[in-house]
Amino acid sequence: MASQVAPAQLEPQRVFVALGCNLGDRVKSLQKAVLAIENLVDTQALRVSSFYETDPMGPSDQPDYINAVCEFYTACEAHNLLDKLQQIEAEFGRVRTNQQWSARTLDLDIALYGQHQIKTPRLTVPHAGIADRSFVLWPLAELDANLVIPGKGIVSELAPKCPQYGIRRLQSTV
Ligand code: A4P
Ligand code: MG
Repeated sequence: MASQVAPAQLEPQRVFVALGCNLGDRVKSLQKAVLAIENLVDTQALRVSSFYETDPMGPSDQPDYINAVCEFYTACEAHNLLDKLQQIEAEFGRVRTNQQWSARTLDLDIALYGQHQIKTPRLTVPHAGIADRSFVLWPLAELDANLVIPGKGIVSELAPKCPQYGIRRLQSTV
């Protein structure tokens, strides 16, 4: 049964991280971010979706995004993983502003952490907006169309139903 808190055990979990970037050299940044995640201790069997160029959700006076999702196994506890991902965001020059959904050099969100449902002040998993974001669901579907998002449904059924921001798969990625 899905737990409501972060699991304490250190069994490797199948994790999906959503990556987004719309400032600087977007493709290069995402490529480097994938490498940074792969280089984290305890990250195993990393796979990455295609990269997608996507129209911005939120304020339209910002550049288009490059989005992707990567999958890996890790025994790192969910909040510790969030710490590590936020450290990578900071290394990529991420500046947090008061404006919601503003432009950013790198955004790393924990989309899924195994089949766990986590709700703490710092972390909501599955990511709260996952079912409304084509730029997360389409790359996820590429990695595993049959994936179940706890409390939401199956990726292949959710993807066509969510709001469709302009989304274009790129040829060259990693
Ligand atoms: N937090 C809670 N749950 C999580 C989680 N599952 N993963 C907390 C990561 N962080 C999580 O995050 C704010 C706080 O959320 C963190 O400190 C953490 O404790 P943030 O990354 O500063 O906020 P955000 O990214 O602006 O908000 P949010 O709700 O993650 O929004 P999104 O979905 O990332 O939207 N348009 C396109 N085309 N592509 C994009 O990638 N991204 C956004 C941001 C807007 N428009 C976009 C895109
Ligand atoms: Mg985010």
